[in-house]
Amino acid sequence: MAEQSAASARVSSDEMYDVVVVGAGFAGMYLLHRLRGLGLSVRVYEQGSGVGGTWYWNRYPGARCDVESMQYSYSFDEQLQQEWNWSERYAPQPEILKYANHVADRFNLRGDIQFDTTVKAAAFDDSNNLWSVTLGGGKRVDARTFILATGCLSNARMPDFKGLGSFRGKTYHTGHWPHEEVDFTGLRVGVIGTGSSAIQSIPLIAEQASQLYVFQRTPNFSVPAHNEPLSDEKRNEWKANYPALRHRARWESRNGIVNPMPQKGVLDDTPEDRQREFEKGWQRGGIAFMVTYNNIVLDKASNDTVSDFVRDKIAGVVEDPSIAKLLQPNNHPIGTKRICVDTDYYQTFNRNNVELVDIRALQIEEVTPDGIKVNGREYEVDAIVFATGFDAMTGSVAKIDIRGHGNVTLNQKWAEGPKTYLGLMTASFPNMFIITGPGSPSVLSNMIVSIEQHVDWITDCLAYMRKSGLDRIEPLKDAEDKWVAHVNEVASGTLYPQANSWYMGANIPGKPQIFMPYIGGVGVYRQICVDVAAKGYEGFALSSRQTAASVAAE
Ligand code: FAD
Ligand code: N01
Repeated sequence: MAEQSAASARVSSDEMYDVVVVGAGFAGMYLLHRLRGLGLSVRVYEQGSGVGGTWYWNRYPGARCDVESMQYSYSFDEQLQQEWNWSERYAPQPEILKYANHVADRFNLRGDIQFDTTVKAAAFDDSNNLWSVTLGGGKRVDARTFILATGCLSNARMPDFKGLGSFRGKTYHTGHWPHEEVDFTGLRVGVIGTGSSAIQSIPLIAEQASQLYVFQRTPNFSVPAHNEPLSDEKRNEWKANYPALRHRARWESRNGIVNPMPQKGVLDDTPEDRQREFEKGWQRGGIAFMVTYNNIVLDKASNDTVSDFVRDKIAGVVEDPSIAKLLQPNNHPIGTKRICVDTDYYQTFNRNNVELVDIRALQIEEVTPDGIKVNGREYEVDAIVFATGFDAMTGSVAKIDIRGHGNVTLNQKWAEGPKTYLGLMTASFPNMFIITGPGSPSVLSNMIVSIEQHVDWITDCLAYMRKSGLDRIEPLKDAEDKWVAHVNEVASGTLYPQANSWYMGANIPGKPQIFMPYIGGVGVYRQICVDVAAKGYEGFALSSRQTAASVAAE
């Protein structure tokens, strides 16, 4: 039905759409579905050859979600959530990609998605109130509304090591993994990085490789996943209670995940009770460990006790005390970098074929034709896996030449860090929305919860504008400034800014260091967005083209 109305609403030229969306991950797919429901003509451009975004690109061994699958899934369609059966507590990447494809088929999305197409530029034309969007190859299309569903972790970052081009073996990036199977059997492999992607892939690569070198600059805290097959009983229990559980995730949780909500701070308990609670959290596993108490990322003394607990766990698993010491994080409070979730990560360092190479003090000097050189020693390898992360939150947006009022580029506007109102829009770029943009809970949350919230808010906003005869929306500078100040203020009340994390942009040389996501909690944030809309889109300037033209003429 929705597809028919979209088709009939499409203007005769293929070059003109009501909405152009960039990206066909979970955000772009759901946007397409909702916007079609409004009867709008929508074109989604995706540089990959298929849907799924993150789950299309990150195919490395061991890739899986760390928000439990019963929660890391769309909630917008009751039938969809009842009919889909996740097989494990944390579904592996192939299953999540299958789910994305299932959604694309079920809602007939592919017809309005153009794959293998990169959006290169977009410029707002004030005179006709349109975005002119330039695609790879030079073709241009026009759109009334331009929406960036480009993803927060979609711009894989490859360090610029001296000699990289001379390497004779194969190189891989976890965030850009080949589609065909990669077999490391019998090979000598180097993995650079020890973030979430490395921590998931290292145990599996170690099982295949004849020798694995792990090049670690900064150790990370990791909690066991305790992944397991999902029982029918557990699955059915979730399905039976979905309405209430989804409601809790959206409104009552801080991070869009239904978890225990402890009322106590760490130091409210005696050391013995605390130890028992930590142990319970550890046995529960996954990121829920971080909500054993309510102040772990707020109070340094409390955080220290949790960090010590995990450091002790590492020491308890890793047989060689000198390796254990290297693996124990000590330069950031636990949780201030995204907590990692693993299966047998620390155990892997007890294997004879695995060597940890500490590159904190002695950086990688160069990549040679035969391997990786650190402090004069060459580690000979047949393959290098770059698990070196992403230019997060702003990286994919920055790659597009986006121009708003006065031909000012978004990169110019964001030169000192991203500025948005609610993480949804940025002043001087009318009719351009961002899904899970900086200044919204985004990467600090179950992303599907945040994606659905943004898509629903934008859809409602566009419906309201249509109904009211309005065709231009942009944030007021004052509202944006206040929101940016609020985002910073909330972050500064936590321990997060103490870590050199990608949340801060610290992993990219030269990137301004600003805490990018909004840490006020998804429920609080959702209420703010609801209130803004209820007050006639407070903080936004809404107008019709005629009004805008007359204002411009004054
Ligand atoms: P993406 O999935 O990143 O999709 C964006 C799409 O935009 C991409 O396909 C990209 O190719 C396309 N694109 C970008 N720029 C352009 C352009 N210029 N032209 C055309 N196309 C473009 N989040 C969680 O909440 N829970 C998890 O367990 C979890 N696990 C993760 C595991 C990994 C390995 C990674 C990397 C991330 C994980 N995330 C997780 C975060 C994850 O990115 C989000 O959950 C979610 O998938 C993001 O969806 P999206 O549609 O916003 O962005
Ligand atoms: O990337 P990262 P990631 N020389 O940036 C190192 C999500 N995710 O792909 O910390 C040497 O965390 C870098 O070292 P340092 C999740 O949100 C989720 O692993 O900068 N080393 C670090 O160790 C996650 O947070 C899952 O000192 C270099 C590593 O590379 C986000 O994606 C799984 C280097 C990069 O770690 C990103 O995770 C995977 C250099 N020049 C991803 N440059 C789940 O489990 C970088 N490094 C759901």
